[in-house]
Amino acid sequence: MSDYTQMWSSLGLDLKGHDALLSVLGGAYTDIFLSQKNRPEGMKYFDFVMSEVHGLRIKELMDAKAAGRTVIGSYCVFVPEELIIAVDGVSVGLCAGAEFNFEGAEEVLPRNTCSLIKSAFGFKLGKVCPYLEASDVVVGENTCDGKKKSYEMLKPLVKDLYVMDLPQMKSESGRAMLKEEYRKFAVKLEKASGKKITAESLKKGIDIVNAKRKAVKRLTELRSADPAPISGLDALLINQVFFYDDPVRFTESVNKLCDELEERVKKGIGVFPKGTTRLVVSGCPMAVPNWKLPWIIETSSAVIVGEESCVGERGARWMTDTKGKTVDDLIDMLTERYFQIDCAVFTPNPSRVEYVKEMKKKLNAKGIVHYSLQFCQPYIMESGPVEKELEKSGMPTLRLETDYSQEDAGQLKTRIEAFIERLNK
Ligand code: BJ8
Repeated sequence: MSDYTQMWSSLGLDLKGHDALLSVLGGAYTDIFLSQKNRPEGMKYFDFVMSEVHGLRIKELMDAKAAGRTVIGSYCVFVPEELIIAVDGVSVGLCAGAEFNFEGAEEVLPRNTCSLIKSAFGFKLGKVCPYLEASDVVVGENTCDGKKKSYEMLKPLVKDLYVMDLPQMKSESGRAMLKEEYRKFAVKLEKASGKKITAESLKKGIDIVNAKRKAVKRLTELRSADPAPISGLDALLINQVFFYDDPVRFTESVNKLCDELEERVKKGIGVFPKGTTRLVVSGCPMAVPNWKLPWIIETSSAVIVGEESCVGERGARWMTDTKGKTVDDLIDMLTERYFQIDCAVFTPNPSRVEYVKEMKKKLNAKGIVHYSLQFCQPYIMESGPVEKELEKSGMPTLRLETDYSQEDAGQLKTRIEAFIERLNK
C-alpha cells in the first residue's frame, strides 16, 4: 500500500489508533481469507479492495470531493443509494464490525448496547474511520431504539447528521411515511450537493443500483450448487464490499467472478468437497471485519450457502422498477422496493421467516443458524418465534447470540459442531 499518512492526517485520523486497527485488520484478513483453499481467481479483486480499503478507496473519495461530488455515509439499507447517485454523490456504508475503543463508546452509551453501535461510536471517538471523516453528510435512521437514540449522541460529533424517520409497520400509512421520508431525503441531498434530481438522473441511479443487486443475486443463485463454488466467507466479503466500492466497478467484478463460478459449477469444482454440510445464516448484519461466526462455521466442516441479512439477501434481493416519467413516480417505485425489506424492527414481520424457509429450500441447506448480536432487541426477540416456526417446518435451527469479542469463540465452536453433528445423524 502507498503512503497515505498525509491523507489520513488531513482527515483528522488518530494515526496511532488507525495503524493499530489496520494491523489487526490485515492480520485477521490474512488468517481468515487468504488461508482458504480453492478460492476463485476472481476473489483477487476483492483482496485488493480490502488491502486498499482505507487507502486507494479513500483517495478516490477525496478526489470525488475535490471534483465537487458529495459523500454520503449511512448505517442502514433503508437509505437509498439510488437517490445519492441521482445527485452524482457517493454512498458509503459506515457500519463497523470491530471491537475497537469500546471503553470510549461505553462512556457515552450504555454498556448493554449492541456491538454494531458501540463499534461505530468507538471508531468515531477513536478517530479511526476515514469513511466517516470523509462523509459530508451522515445519515441516521429511526430503526431500533439503540440506533435511534445513539444518533442524538452522534449529532454533535459529526458535521452534518441527517436523521431519516422510518415506519415500523407495513401499513398504508407506513408506506406513505416512507415515501414522504424519501422525498425529504431527496431535498436534503439536493441542498447538500447543489444538484437537482431529475427523472433521468434518478433513473440512472436506479439502473446502476439494480445492476449491482442483480450481480449479487446471480452470485446467490450460483451458491445453490453442490459443491458450493465459493465459500460463505468470500460471499460475505463481497456483500460487505457492496457498501464501500464504486458501484459500477463492483458490478463488473462480481459479474466476472460469477462467470468463473459458472464454469466451476459446470465442472463440479468447489471450495469444500461435495456433500459438505450446508447452512444458511439468518439475523443481524455482519459489517467488516466481523467474520467471527462464518470463520468458525467454515472451519467446522460446514459451508455457508446464504445470508438472510442486510449484508446479504435482505440488502440485495429486490429490484426497483423504473416505470414512471417523473421524479415523484420514481420515488414511488423506490418506496415500493424498500418497503419490502423485512428487518426485525417491523412489527409484525412474518415475511422474514417465510423467506428463510425459501432460502433453505432454494440453496439446499441442511440447517439454519440464527445469529443475533447481544443486546439487539429486535433480532433477539424475533429469534424465538423464528426458531419455533423453522423447527416446526422441519428445518433444524441453531440460535446464537454473540458480540464482537473473541471470548466466546470456543463456546460457539462447540455449539456449532454439535449442531452439525445433529444435522448429519
Ligand atoms: S434494515 S437490520 S441495516 S436497522 S444489531 S443496530 S438492529 S440493536 S442493524 Fe439494521 Fe437497517 Fe434493520 Fe438492516 Fe439495532 Fe440490532 Fe444493533 Fe442493528
